[in-house]
Amino acid sequence: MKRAFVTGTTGQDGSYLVELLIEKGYEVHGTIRRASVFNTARIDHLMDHPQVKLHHSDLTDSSNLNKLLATIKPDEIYNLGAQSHVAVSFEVPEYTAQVDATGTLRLLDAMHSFCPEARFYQASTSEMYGKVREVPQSETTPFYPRSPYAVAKLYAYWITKNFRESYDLYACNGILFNHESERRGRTFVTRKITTNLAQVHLGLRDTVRLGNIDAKRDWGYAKEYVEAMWLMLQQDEPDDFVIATGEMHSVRDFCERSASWLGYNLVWEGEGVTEIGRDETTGKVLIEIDERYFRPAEVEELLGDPSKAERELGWKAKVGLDELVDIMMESDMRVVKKEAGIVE
Ligand code: NAP
Ligand code: G4F
Repeated sequence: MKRAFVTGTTGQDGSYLVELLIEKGYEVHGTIRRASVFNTARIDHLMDHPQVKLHHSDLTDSSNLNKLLATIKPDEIYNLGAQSHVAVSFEVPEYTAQVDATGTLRLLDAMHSFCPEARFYQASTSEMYGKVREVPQSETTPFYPRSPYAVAKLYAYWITKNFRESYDLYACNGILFNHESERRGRTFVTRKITTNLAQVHLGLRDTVRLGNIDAKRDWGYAKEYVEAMWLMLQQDEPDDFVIATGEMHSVRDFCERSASWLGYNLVWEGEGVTEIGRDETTGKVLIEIDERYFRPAEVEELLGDPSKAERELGWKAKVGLDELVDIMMESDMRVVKKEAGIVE
């Protein structure tokens, strides 16, 4: 049985990847962090699975990573663990670098020392394109990071490439554009919109308060994106790939589609921080702008060119934005009702 080692199993992508690897017959060694409250909600259904073994670990602890890789000797390593919130990275830049940048170095170093035949996947990000130099962005587009998170991830990207070239390791960067799901963290914009709008609709919250609603992203469905991670490690040669839908939409557009799912017709009034989004029929204010959610430096637009992945991996996104909104709104209406004890 092949062995996989996955950091960040408690996160959105980690939970989908563990499910995929179980399906493919792997023994999956996942890392979790000790927390003062339970943080395993996304993988609780997998905890007792015979193919799953969980280990306490942290990307800031190299002795722990060395021991784990020396004993497990995995065939594949997926480095998904990260302080992954862009806005938070401005508040904890040094910690973000410790986890996202040098954490990746620690893991690569452990692999080089204890299991150099393993294959390594690095969760690189479209945030590295930042202030974009061309549209759409491909594997050859120059980088221009705009946050401590993106700068840390750029180090991780290059150290992965450097270990591949220096030590002949099988190490790949998946440059993934934004991908969302019903398991997305609630502080990322899509999930914030779908949970908060569900709460507004049910009378549990007044409005949804957002920052820059004119930012544009290439949003895909996370469950499909973990398949691309696995495919990258099944090729003859290691390489880097952009994973994206090839379509770009604004946060404003995501709000409109989510509101429409609930039967509202969102119309906009005012501008800047005084802009509001109102339901045309009832006049109810659904969206307000809140300066707290603006970032010191913004990534205005990201649009991926996934043609290399389609050509070489045979991977193509199937879920479009409308279907993604359906999946997330449907799930969040259920989740929010359950949390509020609303029985139908
Ligand atoms: P996520 O939901 O925030 O999950 C991050 C995971 O990393 C969690 O399991 C978290 O553990 C773990 N983690 C945090 N700090 C750690 C540390 N010091 N040591 C070990 N693990 C740590 O993120 P995601 O959306 O699944 O993203 C997965 C990866 O892909 C991340 O590296 C992210 O930066 C990258 N990425 C994401 C996207 C996207 O759109 N989702 C796009 C491109 C790249 P806790 O649960 O204990 O906090
Ligand atoms: O959902 P977001 O926080 O995602 P962001 O910053 O694009 O980062 C995510 O995707 C990256 C891939 O490109 C990953 F690497 C990263 O780990 C993470 O998963 O914000 C999206 C956009 C931004 O422009 C932000 O300014 O939405 C804008 N936005 C507007 N109002 C908001 C809000 N973002 C958040 N989180 N909260 C708001 O209230």
